[in-house]
Amino acid sequence: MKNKAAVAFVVVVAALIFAGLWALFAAYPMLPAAASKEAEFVDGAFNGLFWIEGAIYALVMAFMLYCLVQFRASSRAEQGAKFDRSRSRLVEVAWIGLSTMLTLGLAALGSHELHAVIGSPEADIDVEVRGQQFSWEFYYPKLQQYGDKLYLEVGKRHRIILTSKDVVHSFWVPEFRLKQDAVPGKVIHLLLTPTKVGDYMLICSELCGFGHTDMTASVAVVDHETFEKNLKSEF
Ligand SMILES: [Cu+2]
Repeated sequence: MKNKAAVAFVVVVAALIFAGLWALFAAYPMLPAAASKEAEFVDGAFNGLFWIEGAIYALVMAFMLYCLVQFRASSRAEQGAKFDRSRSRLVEVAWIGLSTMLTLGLAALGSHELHAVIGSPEADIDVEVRGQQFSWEFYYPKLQQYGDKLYLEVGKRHRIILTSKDVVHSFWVPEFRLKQDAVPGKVIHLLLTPTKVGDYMLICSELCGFGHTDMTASVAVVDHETFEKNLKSEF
């Protein structure tokens, strides 16, 4: 195969593999529905990274297929003969150079996205969330109320004030995409803006003991009236 034909083969096969991946992940999405403002940034970064990797994967696979066909040995005596002298370092230099640029570019994009997610420390509602083996406790300092579940008001920015009574736990609601460890002796803030009314589940995502898998709690994202009503009539 001449060079042009080789390039055409690799490009066409890579495009087919990429289209196959696209169809597969469009039919079977990996992520649950996004339900927070922060999720848009996380999903943007996740999808961007995933498709860059998908394109690299498709190119590498296509090139490997080309090599399997083009450089196959017809007899044992011929094995390895075609690899004896590599004439060009261009591919190696390009591979290292592009990988370095890609890695640095992704690191820059990641820090930009992280900054966008964290943003300013301002919040509308404070919620103290305390983890302990094997349950969660919710307290609203402004209302001086405990909640039997984690009530959040849709569209409002919440400061989740995370603490732990005993061991390391981790606050995770998959639909919000954010995950934060609760560490004994530390007060950690997590800023969160839910965007969809609904019921979700808070999951502890740090192996914290024998009852770890039961360490879940209900999360209700509600409108303003329901938020006030629920917390006032709770006790
Ligand atoms: Cu746990």
